[in-house]
Amino acid sequence: MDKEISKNLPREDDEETINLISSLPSDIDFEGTKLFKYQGCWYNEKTLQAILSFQRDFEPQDTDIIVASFPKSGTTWLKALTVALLERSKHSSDNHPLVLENPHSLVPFFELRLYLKSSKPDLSNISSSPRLFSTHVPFQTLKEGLKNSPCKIVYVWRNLKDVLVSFWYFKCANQEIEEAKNSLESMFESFCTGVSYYGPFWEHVLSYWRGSLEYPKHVLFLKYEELKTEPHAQLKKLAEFLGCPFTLQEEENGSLEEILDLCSFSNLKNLEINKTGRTPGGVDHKNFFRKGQVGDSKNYLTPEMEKRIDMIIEDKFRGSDIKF
Ligand code: PAP
Repeated sequence: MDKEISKNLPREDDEETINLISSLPSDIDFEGTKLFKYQGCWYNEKTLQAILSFQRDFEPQDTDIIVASFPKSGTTWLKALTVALLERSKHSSDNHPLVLENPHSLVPFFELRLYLKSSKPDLSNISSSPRLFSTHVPFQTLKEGLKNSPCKIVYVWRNLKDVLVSFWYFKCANQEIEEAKNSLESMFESFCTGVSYYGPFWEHVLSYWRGSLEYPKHVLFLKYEELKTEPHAQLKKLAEFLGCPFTLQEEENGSLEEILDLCSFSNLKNLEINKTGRTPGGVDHKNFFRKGQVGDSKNYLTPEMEKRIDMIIEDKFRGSDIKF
């Protein structure tokens, strides 16, 4: 996620967009930001303008690959794994794209980067085939922008409690004001009601879960915690889904281990580009790499908070085979 979302950028949007936004249900989030509900999820005005532009303007190519997620669910890691998979055996270790660039620069967000400043960005300089893009919008909104193109979508989801704490930390790190540090409780409340940036979380995850059942060749549904516990199996699944499975020889030569090592939390975190670089929106790359652990939320949420989240999850995910 990029801090550009909070910048007040001048942008010319047509009357249709302005009218549409003003006709949507709106609410105020825990920070006092006005959010609008569009196709089931909540966005601030700038993000929504960019989403509408993306849906209208984007011209997909059949080979495009989209990395999708709810914020703080493992996006950076999945971007890195996807790049490493597709670029395997093309680079030496010191000129690998992941050594030279942050994963978010290599796989740009539609609504937080490309369509943020312009309703018709020039994408002609994105030449690599396949082109890689990313998004935090839910499946129905992405699908509209992809206009029935047979693109591949890889979605990663993560335990809501860890997402909440990761999101809160990211906010604290990116906010000048001290108040962020006191905001965990109010952020928790907004996650629970669903009126949160890109929320409700459950609608988001369920949208891609349904998408993966309906279009199994086009939507892959991955879980952060499984990437952690069985990285080899998940990486092979990703490679097969993207149409570039590992050969037996690659498996024997340690190609999987090489990719997993390159994209490991500690390796990415310690690369110079990620220690010192910044996104164009002013986010320090280092803020995308905090702890990278499963269950760290235990150290921040009270038993009451955990219980409330457990109840929400039980309620919202009933009838799906999604297991937390
Ligand atoms: P984004 O939505 O802003 O792009 P995203 O990458 O989805 O963020 O999530 C960041 C989380 O992924 C952080 O989790 P934490 O706060 O619980 O630590 C970050 O540490 C974690 N992360 C980043 N890179 C990796 C990686 N290579 N392996 C495992 N976890 C990672």
